Amino acid sequence: MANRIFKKLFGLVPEMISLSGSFAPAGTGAPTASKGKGWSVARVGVGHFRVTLERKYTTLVSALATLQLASADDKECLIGPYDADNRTIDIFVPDISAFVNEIQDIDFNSVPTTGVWTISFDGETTEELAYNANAAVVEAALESLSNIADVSVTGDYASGFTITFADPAGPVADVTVDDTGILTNSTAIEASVVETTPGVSGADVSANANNRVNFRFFVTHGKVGL
Ligand SMILES: [Ca+2]
Ligand SMILES: [Ca+2]
Repeated sequence: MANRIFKKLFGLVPEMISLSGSFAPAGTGAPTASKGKGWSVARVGVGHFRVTLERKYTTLVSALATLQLASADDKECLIGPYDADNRTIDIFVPDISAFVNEIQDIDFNSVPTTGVWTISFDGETTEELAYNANAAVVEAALESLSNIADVSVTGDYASGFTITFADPAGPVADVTVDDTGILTNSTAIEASVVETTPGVSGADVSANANNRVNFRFFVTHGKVGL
């Protein structure tokens, strides 16, 4: 009898438990885990890891995970919600290397005086652009394509246009120009496209074998002694 009351009383006061550990996120297989008991870790995707707790805890009170970098400052990781049924907590490792936005130039070999032209990007083509369309019109035409959310366009039809891709970011297909409809007086114009700055994808920080993710979870267990 006394034992049952004891258990009931303790059941009302959740026990706080700290779980900590670290793992190396490098490679593509299961991460190398260490310094921890009561959990295991698996890779879900690039930069996405799932810690499974051996015991079933009631709530995740707080959690902290830090990416400890071999050659830069530590970065805080994002932590997903606690899935109590599956005893899992997701950790998202930040990607610290920046994207480089691609820049492409469009130039005409002579200044157009009449006609219309179009720009195609990755299978889509803009509406017809006047021979003397300004940068804002070219930018709006590109952004009306379903595969371009945000570019910035500078320059003009006389000196050429510069397109900087923001979204999509990183490496993108080079645009093509249909120049058959524009003329300088009655002479054909040749448009050229030059990728002046190649886009670069952010690298996966988990590629570095010396990086580690350190985490600490505070969980409660509401049924002490049962
Ligand atoms: Ca824009
Ligand atoms: Ca390109």
